[in-house]
Amino acid sequence: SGKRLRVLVDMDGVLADFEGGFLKKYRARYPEDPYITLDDRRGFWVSTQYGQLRSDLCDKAISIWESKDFFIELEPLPGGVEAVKEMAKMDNTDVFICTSPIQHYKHCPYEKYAWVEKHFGHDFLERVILTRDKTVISGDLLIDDKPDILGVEPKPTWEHILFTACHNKHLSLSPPQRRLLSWSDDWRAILDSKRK
Ligand code: DGP
Repeated sequence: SGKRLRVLVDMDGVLADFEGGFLKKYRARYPEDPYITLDDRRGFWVSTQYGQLRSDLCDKAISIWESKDFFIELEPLPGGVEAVKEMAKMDNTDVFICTSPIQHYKHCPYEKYAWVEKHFGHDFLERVILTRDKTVISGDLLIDDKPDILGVEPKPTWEHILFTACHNKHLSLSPPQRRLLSWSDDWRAILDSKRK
């Protein structure tokens, strides 16, 4: 029918390679310290797993993403920018990039806008939503690598599609939760399944 589909797409871990960018800069800054390979990552919070490895590594991990140029220098994940640009051109489809900035606000919010401008162009800045609570944002779909997306709204309007990442790939989902394995996976079919 004539109803428009609204798709919310997360940024870190879905469009931007947060995990790869983190590990590269962590190893460069702390070459003598132990690290966790992407294959061994478990759990959404990087600082939690580093803190379990050795207690002082929690703050060292945090120092990486709180640094200037961390977010702007993240590499795009394969196919993500192309997929979202294509989505935005589809009939009856509204796309938003929905991302939670870290609380250390000196660089992150600015660099998130700059990253979108760099990879999508100036006009796409109209499509950026910065929020710490994604449950209050309405949409039909939220494509996000975080397994548990909680907030003040107990019944969000969106269906969460779990985007596969190094930290969530071993999780078994409780049905009917769905995954998008990568941007090579059939994201068009997921969108079509929501068009009534
Ligand atoms: P989002 O992907 O939109 O849910 O945003 C979550 C942000 O938190 C993203 O920038 C990744 C970042 N992040 C990952 N691990 C940690 C952590 O251990 N502590 C904090 N403060 N942020 C983290």
